Amino acid sequence: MLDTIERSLIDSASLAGPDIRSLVARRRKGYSLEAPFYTSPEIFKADMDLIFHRHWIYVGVEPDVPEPGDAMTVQLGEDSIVIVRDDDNAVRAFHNVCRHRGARLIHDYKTTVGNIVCRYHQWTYKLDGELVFAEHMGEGFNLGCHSLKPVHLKSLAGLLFVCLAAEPPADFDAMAERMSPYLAPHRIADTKVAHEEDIIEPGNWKLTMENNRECYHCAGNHPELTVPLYAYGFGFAPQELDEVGREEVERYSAMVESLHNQWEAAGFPARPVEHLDDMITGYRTERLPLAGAGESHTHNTEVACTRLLGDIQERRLGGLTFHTQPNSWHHFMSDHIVTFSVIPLDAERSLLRTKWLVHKDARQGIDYDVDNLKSVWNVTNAQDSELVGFCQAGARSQAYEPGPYSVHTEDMVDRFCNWYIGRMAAQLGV
Ligand code: 3BY
Ligand code: FES
Ligand code: FE
Repeated sequence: MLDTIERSLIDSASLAGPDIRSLVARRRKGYSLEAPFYTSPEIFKADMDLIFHRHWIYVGVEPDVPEPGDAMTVQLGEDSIVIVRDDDNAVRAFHNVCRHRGARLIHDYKTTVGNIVCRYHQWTYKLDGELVFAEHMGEGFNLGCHSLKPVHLKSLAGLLFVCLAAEPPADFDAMAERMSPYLAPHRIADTKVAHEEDIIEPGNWKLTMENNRECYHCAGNHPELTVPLYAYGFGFAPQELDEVGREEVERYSAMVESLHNQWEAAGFPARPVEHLDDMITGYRTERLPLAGAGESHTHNTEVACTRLLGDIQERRLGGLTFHTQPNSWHHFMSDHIVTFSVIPLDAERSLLRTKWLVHKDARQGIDYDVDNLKSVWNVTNAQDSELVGFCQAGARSQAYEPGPYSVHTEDMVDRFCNWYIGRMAAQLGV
């Protein structure tokens, strides 16, 4: 039996929350994280402060706000951000907080405005954030000192990233320079959001990310996604292959090599670039062939949209995957783009926001059918969400302990955790 003093010591230790520094310092590489990283409200708060408020966070695409006056709001922890296209066609981001008494300005996810007008006392801001109207404020009042507070925003070939830090990580530009040629041919600026869907996954955001970074689980869980994807693109254990398997891998590798040459010669960069855990703004890309007809992430592996993106003529461009730390992944095909953003909600729930983009002139019902377009990833997301919930439930159990990642198929999961632990350590001075 514990005496009262011991009991109260234990209680005060658990009230103080986990010792984040020690947990960060003792993380064992090659293993999943210790349970508090997935369950603790204190670590969730640290994740919001040190990761989501200090790094470049992927939040949407330029076609979310196609015309001047179009606005979209994004919630990152306690901070609401409004992204708006101004009258000069520039996309800007502001804190969604009135400079009078702080009222939330825009309440809808997406809307269109002439100016940004606060409903409380009608302070009115232009789309560039400048305060242009505030009545009854007296003679000495200076409109110019009360513009909306800007939020750092960058567009990477049409993918929008925001950063709430006073000084955002400078290496975004290096990523943008390397990545732009890969993304440019798909011309995001000339697409429209044909469909978007939010799901709330029953797990910590890191479980959602870890799950995305491997396809070890695909064969057993994604009957629809495994139709267009080649299993060998996501790792395998060479010593577990028989002769037939070895021949298949050789054929697959030769095909990838020859397609990489062909695609690059045609102006579609394809070879892998990998900076998942050696940059503050970590990322990875590669264009890989698709199975079957080889055209797209659809049930029949053919294009979902017959109006191809940009000036693309070739349907068989495979799938270009782009991953960013901490919160996004994207698949670019010849006919459409699927883009995913993960936003933590609390320690055990995460918002997964998925958007399907097609050429802006493509006609629903003629060039594409939304049900067909969204089908593979919609069912795949539902399957992944369930798997994330399985791990969240496990992390809550007293029996949970960090388990080993496969060295053949879970390397990118380990690199995600390396990146996360590295960034936490840097900022906690561990
Ligand atoms: O979306 C991804 O990047 C990976 C590829 C296949 C499985 N996984 C969801
Ligand atoms: Fe916005 Fe008063 S709080 S006008
Ligand atoms: Fe999956």
